[in-house]
Amino acid sequence: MSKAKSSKDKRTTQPAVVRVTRNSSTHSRQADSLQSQASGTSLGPQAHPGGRQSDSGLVQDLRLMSVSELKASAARRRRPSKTGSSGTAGSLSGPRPQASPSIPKSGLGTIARLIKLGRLKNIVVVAGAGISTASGIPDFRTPGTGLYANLEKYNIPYPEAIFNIDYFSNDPRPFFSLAKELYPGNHQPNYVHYFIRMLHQKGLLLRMYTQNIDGLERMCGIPEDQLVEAHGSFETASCHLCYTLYPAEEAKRAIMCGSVPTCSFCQATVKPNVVFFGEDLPEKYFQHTTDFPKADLLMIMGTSLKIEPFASLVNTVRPAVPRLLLNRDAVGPFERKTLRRGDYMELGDLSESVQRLAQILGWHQEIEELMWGHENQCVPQLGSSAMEEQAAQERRGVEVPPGRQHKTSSLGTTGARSGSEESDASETDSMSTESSGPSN
Ligand code: CNA
Repeated sequence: MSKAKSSKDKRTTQPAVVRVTRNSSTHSRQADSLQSQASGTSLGPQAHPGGRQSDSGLVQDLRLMSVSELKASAARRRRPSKTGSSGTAGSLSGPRPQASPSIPKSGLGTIARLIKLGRLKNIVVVAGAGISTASGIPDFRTPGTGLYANLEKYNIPYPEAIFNIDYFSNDPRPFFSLAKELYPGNHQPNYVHYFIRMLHQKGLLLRMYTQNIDGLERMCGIPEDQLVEAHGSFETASCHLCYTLYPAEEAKRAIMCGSVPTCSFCQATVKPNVVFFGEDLPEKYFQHTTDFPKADLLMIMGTSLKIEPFASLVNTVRPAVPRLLLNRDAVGPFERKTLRRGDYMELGDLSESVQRLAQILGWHQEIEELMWGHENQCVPQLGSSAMEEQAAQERRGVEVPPGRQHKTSSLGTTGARSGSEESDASETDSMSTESSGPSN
């Protein structure tokens, strides 16, 4: 009891947090159907360390998430919106967006032209795990390679439990073994990260909203004030119960050695400040209420848009604002049969699409130089991704044995092209093979 009170007190001394929690929309939907089956009255974690969770425990976990999601969506509904969407924010005005025929529009050329004309100067980037797969970090959902597909060894009741705070409270080991892989330092930023950094360098980036926790955005030099790490990061750590801060480096050392860091105040487990399902999102996340209405282009990269409330952010730009989806598959509002006017998607490998866009813009070489400079300035990181290592070797003219080769873009992540080789907008529009239809 006194512990609970203390933790509350402690909590007020921590940086302000907001009452919007992270949710898996998939879970919420599952929970809706499971809720009616659940007969128990008490809510609470039912995780069984190292073992399978009982069905009723799972249902209760899902109910917890569902409640949080209901709160989040109620909060969203309180905000006036004329779009009729489930947007999280924005006093959006104007007519309902016009639906256009269901032709996936590849907009690389169009978007590049608008940027070159100086018409798009406040770009908001929304990103997810897909921007880091080229750095060697698996995403969640790509079949066979995603993190969720590799969770069997953790023996957890359902994949998302790895980010469930109640499950963590009972057994932090699965998350800690995942954390070992994701801790910054093990991987290097790739071309996509540097493209976003280039947006910043050109004065075009209003803000980047990332769901990633790998720290590669910071590492490639996107300044902190331009970055919203919506699902937290490993930069800081605190007690998962009383929120007392804990030195991040010490937490990392303990986790890397396979031990469990514990709070000096209440002895509960310390965790890096990665946002789990049901936990509050960082205060910075709420900059979206001013950023999104200001945006004149939204770029959505490498995300399945399945986690709320983040996913709904994409519905909060003004209706006439172009939205460009760069992803392997259509997600979120881009799954609809009819796309809204100004919606463009380039489906396929993200690094390749981004490189094509960079080439149309005439930025490719600059980005290559930026990567090159960064790589040579930095002391090589222990365990840097094999792909980056290969890139570095290729640059140095070292032949990489075929068995150790990693896929790079057909445009060549590493081969610096001269500006003159960079194609113009119209050429590249026709290079977009995965998206059919006019480039508009
Ligand atoms: P997700 O649900 O795994 O979706 C990733 C999306 O990216 C999918 O639609 C993929 O098809 C697409 N994708 C993956 N690789 C490529 C590629 N090379 N080219 C084009 N598209 C690609 O991940 P989300 O980010 O949407 O889900 C949010 C979760 C994932 C966040 O809470 C993160 O914390 C969590 N996560 C983060 C990391 C990381 O920090 N790198 C890794 C894995 C998961």
